[in-house]
Amino acid sequence: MTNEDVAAAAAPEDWQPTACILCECNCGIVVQLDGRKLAKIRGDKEHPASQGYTCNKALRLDHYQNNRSRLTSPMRRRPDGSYEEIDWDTAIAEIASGFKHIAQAYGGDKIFYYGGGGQGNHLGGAYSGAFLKALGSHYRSNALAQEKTGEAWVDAHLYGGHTRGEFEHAEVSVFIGKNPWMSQSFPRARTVLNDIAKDPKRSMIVIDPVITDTAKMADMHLRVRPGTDAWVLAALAAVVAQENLCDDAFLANHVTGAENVLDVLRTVDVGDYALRCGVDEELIRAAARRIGAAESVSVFEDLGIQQAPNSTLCSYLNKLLWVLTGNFAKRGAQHLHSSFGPLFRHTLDVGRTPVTGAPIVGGLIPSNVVPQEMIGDHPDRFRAMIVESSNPAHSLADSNACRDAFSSLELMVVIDVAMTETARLAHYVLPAASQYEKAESTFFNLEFPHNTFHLRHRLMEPLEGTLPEPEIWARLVRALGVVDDAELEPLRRAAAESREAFTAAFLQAVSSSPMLGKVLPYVLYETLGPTLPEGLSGAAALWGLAQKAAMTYPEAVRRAGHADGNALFDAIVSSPSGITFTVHEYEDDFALITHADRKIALDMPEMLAEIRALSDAQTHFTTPDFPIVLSAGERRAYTANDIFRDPTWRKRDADGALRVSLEDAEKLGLVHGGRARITTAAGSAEASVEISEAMLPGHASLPNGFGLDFVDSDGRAHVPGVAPNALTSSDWRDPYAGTPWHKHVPARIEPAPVPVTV
Ligand SMILES: Nc1nc2c(c(=O)[nH]1)N[C@H]1C(S)=C(S)[C@@H](COP(=O)(O)OP(=O)(O)OC[C@H]3O[C@@H](n4cnc5c(=O)[nH]c(N)nc54)[C@H](O)[C@@H]3O)O[C@H]1N2
Ligand SMILES: Nc1nc2c(c(=O)[nH]1)N[C@H]1C(S)=C(S)[C@@H](COP(=O)(O)OP(=O)(O)OC[C@H]3O[C@@H](n4cnc5c(=O)[nH]c(N)nc54)[C@H](O)[C@@H]3O)O[C@H]1N2
Ligand code: SF4
Ligand SMILES: [Mo]
Repeated sequence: MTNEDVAAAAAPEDWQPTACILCECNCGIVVQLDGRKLAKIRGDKEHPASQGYTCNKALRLDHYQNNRSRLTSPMRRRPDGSYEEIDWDTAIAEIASGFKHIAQAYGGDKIFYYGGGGQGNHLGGAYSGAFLKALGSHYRSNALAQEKTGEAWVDAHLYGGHTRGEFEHAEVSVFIGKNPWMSQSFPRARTVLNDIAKDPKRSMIVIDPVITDTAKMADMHLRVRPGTDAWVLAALAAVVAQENLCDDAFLANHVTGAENVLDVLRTVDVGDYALRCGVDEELIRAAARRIGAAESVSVFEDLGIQQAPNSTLCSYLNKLLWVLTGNFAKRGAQHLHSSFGPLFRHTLDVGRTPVTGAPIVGGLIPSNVVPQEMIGDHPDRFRAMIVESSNPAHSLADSNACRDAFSSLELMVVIDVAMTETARLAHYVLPAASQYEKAESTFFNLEFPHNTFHLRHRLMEPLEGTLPEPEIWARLVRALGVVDDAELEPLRRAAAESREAFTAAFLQAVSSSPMLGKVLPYVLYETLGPTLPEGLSGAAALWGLAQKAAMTYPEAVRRAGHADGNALFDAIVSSPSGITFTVHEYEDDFALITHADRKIALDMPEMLAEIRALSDAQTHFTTPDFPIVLSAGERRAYTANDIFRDPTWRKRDADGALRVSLEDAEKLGLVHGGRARITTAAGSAEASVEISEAMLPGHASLPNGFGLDFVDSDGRAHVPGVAPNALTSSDWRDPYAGTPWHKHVPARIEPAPVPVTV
């Protein structure tokens, strides 16, 4: 029998629905357990977005659930740096009083919060706000400030929300610094890519220096020189402007400020820009014409531009392409989707960080300035930090600087399932239940016209010694002693009565008590939580978000079959494979623009100045000392951020080879399967070598998610591959959003001796 047959023969009740937690798609899966082991895994056909689809990685999830790095007790650091197990009551009491002390001594705003969720888990982070607000802490950040803040700043100006392409129906799909065959990021990615490739009427345009698996499928591959996307994108937009490929009616009816933009684009010398970015001028013109002529165009920009020079400008230029050609608010084009729990605040209000004065876009501190906001003697520096579900000592630029900065904090607490590189710098480490041991969900709900939300039920009880984050945060709030439990009694009674009674009691309580208004998720967890089905108390906070979604998108929520916020919440709680929460009509896109006139405001003076400045701007950042551009952190078939610590989850590329071009290998004397030393301004590391025809001369690439340590069952320590941020510098970043240039690190590569194993 094949695996499929075994799956089909099993009783349906043996298969429990949940989701894959390895990328933002969160494909629905069904799992058969063998004890606490995820014994069999396949796609969940009932899941409204993924419809049974998974990629190769989901089948390996047991390596996350059952791995030797799992924490099973709260840990406290001893003065000598070692850790001792302590009980939960002691941990909660000491941590709460520690943060109270920091807030009293320096002010609550000196407590910094990093993380709040990874690729599969945002529910814990939704509760963190109660504890933080009660302390007066408001500075926060997470991985989005390593990638999406430049784009978010541009989005805030243009239309005030996040856009997504509808690739499933697009006539032309454009991928800019994005390799969806490997990195996925939209529903059923490989199926959709195959469909596009097979259909002669549809086209795929890829802008990437590497011949990726996606680029191999493309009709046009614009093989840009690393770091020069601003020129290729400006040239594409210029061809649209100069050859009159714009949608004039769309611009007249739905866009303001287009004339200023077109004036600037008309001055661009397309031939000159083509030379600077290394892409043939005729190919650029052909791609622009294909975009201009298509019924519908969808565009996905990702890390290849978001983590490279001119990243914010590239985000703006990408959006010009589809706005000028009117690819918005129609089938197969770009959309402003609904959000269940917004990942960003799309506001023009950019704050400044307390020490370095760096821009705070979307409420998130740029990851690259985090260490500098902690060290030195600035009176406003961060004194304490809480990290939840993130490994910043490994995932932020310049791991050494991060380690030094985190070590200087007066109090650091990490909430994680594993003893990570970051946890090992903390004063206290709190062990979380895994994502298959508690209710979980994400707010990666980014689709249009049908948008989905999935509350996953737990597959098993929490591992002994661990707690789900909603319970951890509730205990911490309780220990602060800021809420009088008597105030919660009326809410508890109402919750036991009916949703309607609860709604009324909730509104009454939060309007009469400012403290309850501050700690809303806590209030919901303590009052509504206990009335939810077994194992789902952590879903209580979703009640508030369901009410908000129903108020923000009343028609779309009703079209999806939910009469009001309470009905939506009940549907979420009782649908273990997920639900569709909004069904939009294409016209709705215009209503989702936040500007009063419901028009796209295209004129961004700062960005137009940047486009003008391109004719004299720097295209190369390499030096004679560091002549190669290293992309540090490529997504491959067997990478999944820092989610798996057990290296045996990988079926190939076990030590994350450095990919180099044939030309560079020959020039540098590197051999396939041999070793190389990579040196950058920040550090040095050794990797095994893969000589690859996919790489351009002068460009090398290392995967992400490597360099995590792991002790196997024989007690042997392994650190496979290179920790990419041993090689990156934190001052290497975008001037507007502070996003890192991980994909563009000048490096020197030399042959290294193969280590002798004993
Ligand atoms: N397998 C796997 N999938 C994942 C993840 C994972 O860890 N593993 N992580 C998830 C996460 S968190 C994210 S954010 C996404 C990221 O998804 P992607 O952005 O697709 O991932 P990357 O491989 O980091 O970078 C994309 C491409 O940028 C190209 N690139 C490098 N330099 C340049 C340049 O100068 N210009 C251009 N145009 N391209 C360049 C690289 O060749 C690469 O093909 O993936 C998600 N999916
Ligand atoms: N050089 C370089 N650096 C990069 C990138 C790159 O391309 N190059 N990519 C960047 C990008 S796009 C991203 S998204 C970041 C990702 O980097 P991080 O923000 O550090 O996120 P993850 O790698 O997803 O780490 C997730 C952590 O959550 C823990 N975890 C898993 N499940 C649970 C749970 O249920 N509860 C709790 N509390 N913890 C849990 C895991 O053990 C792990 O430590 O890396 C960034 N860093
Ligand atoms: S596409 Fe993402 S969520 Fe889906 S199975 Fe693959 S890694 Fe998991
Ligand atoms: Mo990411």
